[in-house]
Amino acid sequence: MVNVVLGSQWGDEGKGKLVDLLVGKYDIVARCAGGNNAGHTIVVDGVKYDFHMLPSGLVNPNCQNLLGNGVVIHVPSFFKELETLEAKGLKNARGRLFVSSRAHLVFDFHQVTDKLRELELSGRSKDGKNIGTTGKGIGPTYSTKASRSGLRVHHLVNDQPGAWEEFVARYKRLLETRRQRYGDFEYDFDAKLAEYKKLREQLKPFVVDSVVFMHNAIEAKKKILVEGANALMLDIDFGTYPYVTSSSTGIGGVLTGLGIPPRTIDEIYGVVKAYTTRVGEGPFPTEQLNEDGEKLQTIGAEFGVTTGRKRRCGWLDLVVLKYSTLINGYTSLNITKLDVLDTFKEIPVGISYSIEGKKLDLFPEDLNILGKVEVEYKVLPGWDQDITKITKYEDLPENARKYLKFIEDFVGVPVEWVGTGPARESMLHKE
Ligand code: 2SA
Ligand code: GDP
Ligand code: MG
Repeated sequence: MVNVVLGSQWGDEGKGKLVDLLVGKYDIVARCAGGNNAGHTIVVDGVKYDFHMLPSGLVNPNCQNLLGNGVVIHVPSFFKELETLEAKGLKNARGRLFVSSRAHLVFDFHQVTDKLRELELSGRSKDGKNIGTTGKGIGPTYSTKASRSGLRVHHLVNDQPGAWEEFVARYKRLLETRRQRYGDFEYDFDAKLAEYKKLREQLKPFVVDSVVFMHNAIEAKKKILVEGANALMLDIDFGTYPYVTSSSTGIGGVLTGLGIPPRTIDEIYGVVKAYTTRVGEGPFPTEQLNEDGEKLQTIGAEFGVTTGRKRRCGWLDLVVLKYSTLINGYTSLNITKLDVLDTFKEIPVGISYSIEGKKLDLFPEDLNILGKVEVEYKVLPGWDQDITKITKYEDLPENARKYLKFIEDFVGVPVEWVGTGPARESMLHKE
């Protein structure tokens, strides 16, 4: 059994919390895409754990965790994150964390060139705008992967005679091509190599052939949960290109990022924030650049987990959610942060886009069109009540249940879990 948790909007919907809640039922949690650009906060017994690259299944001491071939790995950050989690009390993490030998390596120069590219774009692009990346080297690493010049985990840990020398030569060549492209940036290659010589020994015990790992697990009927990173509207193909991340963040990335057949997948949990947020640049039709947006940002504590950036906020956009459902085929919607809407008297929800009075059929691919759309809102009544102490779905105020029903009917997918606060227990199951 393989179930999947995916972000349905622009990220930070609370995927980490849903994974944490479900994880007790699973033997394995796997990540299939992205790198340490992702960020989840999970609160367990009052302790706040920040995850960036590592799977959230680590919070369950019985769960094995895999970083699949579709993930990109900055090895120093991998160990730093692991050590930070261990210092917070995470138990026996090392015996149950595995890394695909086919995953691509993020080097420090990828991070340097990520920032250089952002600078270049902010000065040169038509509208003078950069992407607003996390600066973690994600785009540059997927670029070198696609241009077939990247290095993978097996290149680093290979013990065969001559393998280290080959690694060094490839690393050097790649760095040179980046210098040709971006000019001569500062980079102490010898110091980095010395660091990687140590890291290689440390990484070896974690490395597996993830195809074998996943297929053995499927054969043995293990319960597997795939933890999506980022979200559909940041997908390299289906998101608001070019204001996207560089991986396949939707259901397609689950298959290519883990090497599993489509028929092994059962449930696809779509995680939906009860309103919408976005970090970085790019179009956001229901954004509220006003008091409402500020109020959502403050009450929702909307700050990036990785970069600390303020998240942009706006109303729920059902045009986005419908589009995202078409692509990912969610079997349930899991609405988080409903409590953030508690004090709003009225709650608008985006239901269609139009240009000069003409309705669009679907979320447009062209940002010039997207930039001109007018959003039609349905204004739903608020519930004006604190819902954070409620423990049963049926006890939610009637208007809160109507809000959820409106989403469910509009999208045509049932709501399963509803988030009413940051803690693990603040998630209500709809029977
Ligand atoms: P990148 O760094 O190349 O992946 O950036 C490209 C775009 O993707 C967005 N992006 C994100 N959006 C929301 N959350 C993300 N993770 C962190 C978090 C973000 C943070 O969980 O809070 O801490 O700032 C994430 N990662 C990438 C990014 O903003 C660009 O728009
Ligand atoms: P992810 O990237 O999708 O895993 O989400 P993040 O962890 O980046 O962002 C979600 C934030 O909302 C985290 O700080 C969570 O602790 C918090 N959160 C999740 N669910 C709820 C909820 O139902 N109510 C409230 N108030 N906070 C929530
Ligand atoms: Mg996040």
